[in-house]
Amino acid sequence: TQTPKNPFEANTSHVLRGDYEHMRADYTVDQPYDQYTEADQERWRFLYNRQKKLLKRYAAQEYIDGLESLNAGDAIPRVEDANKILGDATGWQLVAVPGLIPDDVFFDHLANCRFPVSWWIRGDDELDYLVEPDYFHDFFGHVPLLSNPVFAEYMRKYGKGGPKAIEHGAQKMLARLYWYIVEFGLIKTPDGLRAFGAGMLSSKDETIYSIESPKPNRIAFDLERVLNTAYMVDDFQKTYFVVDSFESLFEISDCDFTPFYERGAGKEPISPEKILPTDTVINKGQF
Ligand code: HBI
Ligand code: FE
Repeated sequence: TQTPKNPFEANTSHVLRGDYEHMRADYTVDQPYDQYTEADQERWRFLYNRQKKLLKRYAAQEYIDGLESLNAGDAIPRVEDANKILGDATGWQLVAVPGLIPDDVFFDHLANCRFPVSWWIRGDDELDYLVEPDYFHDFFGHVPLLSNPVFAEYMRKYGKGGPKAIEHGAQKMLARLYWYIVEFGLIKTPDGLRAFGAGMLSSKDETIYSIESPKPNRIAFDLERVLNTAYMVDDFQKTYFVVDSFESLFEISDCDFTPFYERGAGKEPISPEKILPTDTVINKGQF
């Protein structure tokens, strides 16, 4: 089969897997439910049950509540079914896409309470790690918290901030905030740290590592610090940032990012394993 042409300079080095030939102008497609094989369904149940076992011990309660409400364990969820539940909870909707989409398109969907989900399921050789988000990462990782009004509103604000970041040539800075919070965020609870990031909750090993391992740094969330901190794409994070609550995350991020973009312009980012004297350190990693 011919490799799908990469419709945009994706911030990824690999060729995109999806079929970008037959999609709407906003990159959305109809979820081709009949294309899922029995093996895909089986793999969904395997991945779901494997992660489910870890949630009680490692996941934030708000995430667990959201996942429960989606009844997504027995079969690959239909987008329209999830949209009924999500619509009632926060007004958000899922839209199926072929895979990664351009930043500006992605931001616009978020700003309009639409979360783009890749529709295809990873293969047997990618059960523990895959380069590009698949439906399991997007749905199991991201969708549960979109049923939490405070977090959903944070995601809408993130999308609304997209154009200004692009205007300032700072989409890399905004991508870091997404990465360290939406993909790999930890939250403080009376019972200790819990994971809420999609990147860790959809990954067996990183869910455990992000909470149990003494290796990575864990630092209190600071907006400007995160906007300026580089991240690892193809390995466990060297630093996790910890928020006090979803409310505090929303309040801290509900400001004009322009001064941060201007101060950060052209500066080298902080390397992922570094600790700064100004950091509120929860634990120093072992590097
Ligand atoms: N596209 N489908 C999809 N899913 C993402 O999570 C995604 C994307 N495009 C860009 C992107 N994420 C990040 O660069 C955001 O920070 C914009
Ligand atoms: Fe993601």
